[in-house]
Amino acid sequence: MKKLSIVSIFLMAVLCFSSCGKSFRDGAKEKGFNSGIALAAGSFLDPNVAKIVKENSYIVVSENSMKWQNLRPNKTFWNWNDVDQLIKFADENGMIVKWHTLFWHQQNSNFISSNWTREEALAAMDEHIETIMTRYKGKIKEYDVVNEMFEEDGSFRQNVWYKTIGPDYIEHALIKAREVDPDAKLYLNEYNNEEKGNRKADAMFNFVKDLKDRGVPIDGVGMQLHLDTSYNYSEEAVRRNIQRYAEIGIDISFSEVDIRVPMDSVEAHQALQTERYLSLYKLAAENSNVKSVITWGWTDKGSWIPATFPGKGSALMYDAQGKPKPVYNEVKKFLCK
Ligand code: 9MR
Repeated sequence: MKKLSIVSIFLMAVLCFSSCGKSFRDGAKEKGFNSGIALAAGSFLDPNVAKIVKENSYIVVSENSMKWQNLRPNKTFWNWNDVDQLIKFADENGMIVKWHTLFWHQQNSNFISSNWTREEALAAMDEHIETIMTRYKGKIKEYDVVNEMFEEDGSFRQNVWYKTIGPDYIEHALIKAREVDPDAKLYLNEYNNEEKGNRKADAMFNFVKDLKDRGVPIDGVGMQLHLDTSYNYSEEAVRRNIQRYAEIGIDISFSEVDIRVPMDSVEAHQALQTERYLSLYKLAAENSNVKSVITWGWTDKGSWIPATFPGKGSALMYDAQGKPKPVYNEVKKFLCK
């Protein structure tokens, strides 16, 4: 009997220390932001995945189903099914849905043409915005209106919209989006734009400030944060960037977080990876204009990293078997405090 009670006290102590009685997503919510996950089409129909998503997310986004190539393989066929299912799943589980993305230079449909006149391209933009945002008015709460519009040197990326319309394609899209769904939060999303002092980050800030000054509707900036432990990271530079956006009334989403490590030395990079994950969740907790932290996937199994960065991986907080890694527990411990 005595032995049993010692064992049960020990077990209770372990449970108390390993779990604070709150879910990851509730811990984040109490710290003032939504945590979330980007999901592959239909992945949440698997009950094991659904359980993990419910534990971790108050915001979800589709990894690929909202992009032209998948949504609109030709001009007249719209493949709404994946998005509708995601919205249904989110509604049933108290999550909001973010749209990624209305305009981008990748994963476009074949019928988009660099030979369009400015008027033709503007009409195509308007049709895309009107069709999607009318259908999902009140259902999709946030949009990445344009994704990855800058080059590393801070110049505009010469994507098809830039080439056919000119640099004002971005404000045209923002104005149209606000007109169609005035309640949706409108974001511009980028990578390598998180540190103040970086050329792309500074160009983006100046651009967004100019939009605000001229009254162009914009609510937020997405910082993708696909980090790599082999590169420098300055928490202070990220903090200063977030704060300058707060000063001009712009929200921030950490929109596609993952932190890759070299696969031949995963253990050696674990402490640094944990430190950086913690840094991001702490920055989100500290700064009230950071509204969400979304990881780009949830397990290492589905991650885009190994195919794009050979030799790199282990970038997410769940392993390839769908088990939380020590880094997950560290972040959860922080969110539980
Ligand atoms: O994770 C996405 C991957 O499955 C696609 O093949 C890829 C196509 O380029 O897009 C990936 O998602 C990207 C996101 O839409 C924008 N930021 C970078 C992401 C990783 O490439």
